[in-house]
Amino acid sequence: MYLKRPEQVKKAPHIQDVPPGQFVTEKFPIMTYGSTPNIDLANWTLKVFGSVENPIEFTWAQFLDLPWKMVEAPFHCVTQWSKLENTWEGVVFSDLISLVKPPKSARFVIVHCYGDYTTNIPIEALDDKLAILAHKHDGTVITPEHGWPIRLVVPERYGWKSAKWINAIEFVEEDKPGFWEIRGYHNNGDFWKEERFWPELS
Ligand SMILES: Nc1nc2c(c(=O)[nH]1)N[C@H]1C(S)=C(S)[C@@H](COP(=O)(O)O)O[C@H]1N2
Ligand SMILES: [Mo]
Repeated sequence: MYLKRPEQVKKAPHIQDVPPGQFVTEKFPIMTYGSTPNIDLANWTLKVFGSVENPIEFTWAQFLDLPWKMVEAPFHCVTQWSKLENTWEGVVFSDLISLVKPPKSARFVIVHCYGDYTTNIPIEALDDKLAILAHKHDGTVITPEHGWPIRLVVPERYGWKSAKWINAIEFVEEDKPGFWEIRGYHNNGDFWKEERFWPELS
């Protein structure tokens, strides 16, 4: 399938800095709760809804028509591995925000996936020109296990917020904890502050 070249590359700051309690790996392990969903591009859609002026539902062809960019950013999993060097290609979340126009009151995003995984993210962590809806990792199309065709990558949070196989993005005014956030993972997940688990568990 024809894919555009990225028109812009943006690098995360401090790529070589290792957050507290993490160790560096060259590998990219697979961390999935449950199994890899079977997805067919012919009926794939990405719905953007909730508190936005312009709700949209993209088909795969429409999604490929959006501005295509590249981001370089580390990936930090709460189970303590960090893969520092990664390139991600796809649609930068800030560009999606400009399209759908959430009001100022929409401060959180709930991401929905094939297979019912969800995660909640404050909009600041998505509107940083680094968070990306990625179709390629390190130059090749993402494998099914890593989230094909589209996964979210949120470079400013632990990896569980980087939802794989996403199919809907919901803008909300009130925060709503997602799959792991109701099962003991920290609601915010900032790795510089080691926000790994619920404060009462650590
Ligand atoms: N849909 C979905 N997304 C998910 C997960 C999952 O189980 N289901 N696991 C999360 C966790 S805990 C991590 S660390 C990253 C890992 O991504 P990877 O498997 O590509 O390394 O995906 C996140 N996204
Ligand atoms: Mo994880």
